[in-house]
Amino acid sequence: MGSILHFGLGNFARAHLLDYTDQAGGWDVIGVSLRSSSVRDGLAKQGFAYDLCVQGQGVKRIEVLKDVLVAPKDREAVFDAIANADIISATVTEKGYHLDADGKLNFQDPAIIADLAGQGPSTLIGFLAYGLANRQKPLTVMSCDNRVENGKVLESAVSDFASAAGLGMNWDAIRFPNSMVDRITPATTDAVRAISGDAMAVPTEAFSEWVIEDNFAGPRPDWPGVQLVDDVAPHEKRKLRMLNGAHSLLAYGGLNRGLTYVHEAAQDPVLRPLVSQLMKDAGTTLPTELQDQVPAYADALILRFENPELAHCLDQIAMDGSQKLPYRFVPTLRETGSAAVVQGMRAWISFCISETAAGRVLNDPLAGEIASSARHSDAVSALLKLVGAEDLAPLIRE
Ligand code: CS2
Repeated sequence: MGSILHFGLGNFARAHLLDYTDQAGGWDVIGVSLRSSSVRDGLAKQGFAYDLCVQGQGVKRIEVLKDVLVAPKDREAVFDAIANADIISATVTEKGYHLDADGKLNFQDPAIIADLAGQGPSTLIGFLAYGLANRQKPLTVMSCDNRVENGKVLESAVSDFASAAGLGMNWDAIRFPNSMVDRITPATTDAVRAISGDAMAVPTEAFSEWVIEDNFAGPRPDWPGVQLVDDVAPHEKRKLRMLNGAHSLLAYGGLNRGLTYVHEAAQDPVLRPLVSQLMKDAGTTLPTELQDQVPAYADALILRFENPELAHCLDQIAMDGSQKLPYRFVPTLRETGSAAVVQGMRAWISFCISETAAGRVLNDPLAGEIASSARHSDAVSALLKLVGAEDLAPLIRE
């Protein structure tokens, strides 16, 4: 029996990695919640099993999770689990990596400063660096977040932290495969809880995709349908620039137009053609061997976005824009100057300005910087700077 230690037990992990691992059999998962105990408290009452409500397919009970540790309280247990795991995986969202706009570990980030001060870590990076120091057994550390080269950036963040903290690492024994993950998984609503009768139920779509770099230090579950490849980059670009880029355009464009759900924005007469254009333009930036697949992939994405039963809220996608846009919008903008992506970036800027003017604080780790940039006399440049694209201001302003 192999063991996975998974950081970040949001709905996405419970609909993706845990579902795949449950189906594979022969492996257990122990979860770590980095902050709140609410997922642990809810799941502990039901032996850590929960209903996955797969749209169009029915409900399945996921029973692969054996325990959930809450990091601030169970630190020693987390370190023990790090020492014993065969695979450590993470879905801590984009901001959970504490990187700066260049993708490097942000040593100005208060959470990283606190972890380096050595009072017991609170971040994924701190836990990994301290926990892996001097571990000799082979280990695979697998990021499953929507970041470009997610494994590589995690490795360099842990390595930068370890150097700064003076920790020794047995790098030869550790692998950090890159991966591309996909399954649209909204937050749980009361309607979902009522239908399934499980307070911890997770709603998700039928579609799911997982492409992983074939770079494991030891055994792995026999995950059904997973593609193991030499290079994840083309898949990652396809998904981040087309799916997630379109999502962010729908989110900011839709919220600015007073809409609530992805399926409403996908049917909006102004946004729908823009989304199709964005996907077409993003498609041109993909490697030649993927070009043929772009139209069918784009059509399939529109169908997924139009799905009304998922009730996927636009504000869930709109959060943490400063962490998402650098690889959802900026590369396509730089490579193609896409007018549709220009509209997407303008929609984010308008959203930041109008929310700030209304006195609302954005749900974003850079909320403070966003608010002061939105009030700046050159708000466009100031906001673009936060997503590493200040030089694109003339294109956005035109
Ligand atoms: C979404 C993603 O919240 C967001 O920003 O774009 O979570 C999206 O639903 C997933 O990446 C789909 O795999």
